[in-house]
Amino acid sequence: MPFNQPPPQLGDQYQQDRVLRTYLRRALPEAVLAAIEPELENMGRLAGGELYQAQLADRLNEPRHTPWDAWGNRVDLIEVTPLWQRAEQLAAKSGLIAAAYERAHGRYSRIHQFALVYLFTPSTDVYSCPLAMTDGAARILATCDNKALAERALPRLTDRNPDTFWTSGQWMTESTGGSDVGISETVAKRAQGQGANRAWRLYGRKWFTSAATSQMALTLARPEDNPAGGKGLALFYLETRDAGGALNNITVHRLKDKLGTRKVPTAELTLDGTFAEPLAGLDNGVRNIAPMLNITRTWNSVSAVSYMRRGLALAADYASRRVAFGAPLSQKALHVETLAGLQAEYEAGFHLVFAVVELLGREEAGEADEAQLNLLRLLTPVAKLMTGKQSVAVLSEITESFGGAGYVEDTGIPYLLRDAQVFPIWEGTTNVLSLDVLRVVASGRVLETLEVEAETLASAVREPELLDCVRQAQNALTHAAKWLEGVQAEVLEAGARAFAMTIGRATALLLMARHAQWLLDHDGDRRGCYSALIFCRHGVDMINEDVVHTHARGLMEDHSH
Ligand code: MFK
Repeated sequence: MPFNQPPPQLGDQYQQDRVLRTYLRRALPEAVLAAIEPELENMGRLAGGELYQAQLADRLNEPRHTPWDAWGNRVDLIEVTPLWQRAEQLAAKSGLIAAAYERAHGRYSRIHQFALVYLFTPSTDVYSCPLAMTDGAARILATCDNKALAERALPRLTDRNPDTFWTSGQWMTESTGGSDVGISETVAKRAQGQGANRAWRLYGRKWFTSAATSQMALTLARPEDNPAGGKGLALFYLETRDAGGALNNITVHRLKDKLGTRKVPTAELTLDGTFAEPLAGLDNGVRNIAPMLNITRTWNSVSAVSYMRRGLALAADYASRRVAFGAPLSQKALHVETLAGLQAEYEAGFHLVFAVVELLGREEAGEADEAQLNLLRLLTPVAKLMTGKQSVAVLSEITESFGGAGYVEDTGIPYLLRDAQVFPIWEGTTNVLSLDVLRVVASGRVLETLEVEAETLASAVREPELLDCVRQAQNALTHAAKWLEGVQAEVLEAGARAFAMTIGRATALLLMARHAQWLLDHDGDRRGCYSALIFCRHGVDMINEDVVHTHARGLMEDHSH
């Protein structure tokens, strides 16, 4: 018999997730954990079992767009994959949106929701994408003054019944790009005598509409005669089909041929007189859609850490089965060193993201003070940009850790890396978010607030080797604050990414150290210390004063040589 390598196995994704389970024990009151644990156990079992098997079996399926029917009618039918159909049902039944709005556990409700999302996401082929936008739309509807629209759509977006559950799109990106939203070209014209939901008609082309199968969307358009720029845009609500099921003057041109997230039916479409209704006045569209972006960015961050966790679960299992040079890889020092480095990066991302989730839950429960609101505004883009980058680096190494098998499609490994590449791009690139971080910091005493929070986290730590991590994290924050003072504008912009990463890595390290101390105190478990120490060794302070921006300018000045 020739040799056949046993493939990696995935077990119960809740029971086997030490990081999630110890975090929940620390962060939640016992009664809340006891109440939500059966749901987490169920999702963990499904994610590592039935859903994972269904995902492997579904590998070659992709969504299909049928523009015309046999008789020449334009139908623009989009069929999603079998796993996506199942994921939609499961998402509704499991309350992946509802949990955040029912608020059964007060300020812990976002932890409840996102712990489920984190387990669900890597086994459902980025169905988290329409869910993220649905959550963002629900947040806007729940907080806007438009009672009629809120009453119509919010109960559907937060429904637990799959038959009546709606998802929402966020149709923002146009062919002018996804970053500089203020230059969007879609125009809005008043529609005469059309009644509710039909007061305006939109004309334009939307270029990256990932939830093309959703029942509604929030979108931006410029009311006629409004000025240029983001202030001249308005936020609109639209339903994609009328009561008879016909598309609302929307033509789907094609689905994108993307590097990853292949199961997501991302479409290019034209709005040609699409009926819509303004949600929050007739201007300040960018400001008004920003709350949605902050929610989708949080989903992006949770998804990024969930992908890292999935890669590590598979790689660690494989290392115990794969024997080479006389022993399983799990006993080889260099392999262990490599996986531990990835584990430490993932744990850092996990703690940073769930700190954002906690703050979001506090905000929505009306229990956040001004300092916590500032931290939420700062750490939302920081967590998104840091985990987006980490996920690509970690999943590239994970792919390599399987050797050639990691490069072969039907092992089910390569899609992780391809999908991960969307995390730094979707919902704001690393650079765009880094500039957002600079704006947040310039808007008030946000860094001082972070330094106070750092002090609080540091005060929870006693273990000597963790104290060194804490010192390095606090020094990095002090250095970042000092660097900002008096730095020339172009150097400030050039250094924005290093600055944002320093904020992210230092905050993550402090959160890790606090958790590690808790783990030591409660379980005598040193693994939290090890991950903090390894992460700290990778580097926290990313600001390099010696980098002179004129070198970059000089190097990139002329591309022809
Ligand atoms: C899963 C499958 C995926 C398929 C593939 C996907 C591929 C990619 C598809 C995409 O294109 S995703 C792209 C998503 N795009 C974004 O997330 C937007 C990225 N750009 C930004 O975030 C820019 O910073 C921004 C558009 C906001 C800049 O526009 P402006 O017009 O220069 O806005 P400005 O002046 O910075 O902010 C306008 C207002 O909004 C300000 O408030 P005021 O009017 O009161 O001064 C800001 O404070 C506020 N604001 C901006 N960002 C905010 C915010 N408020 C709260 N939170 C924020 N994050």
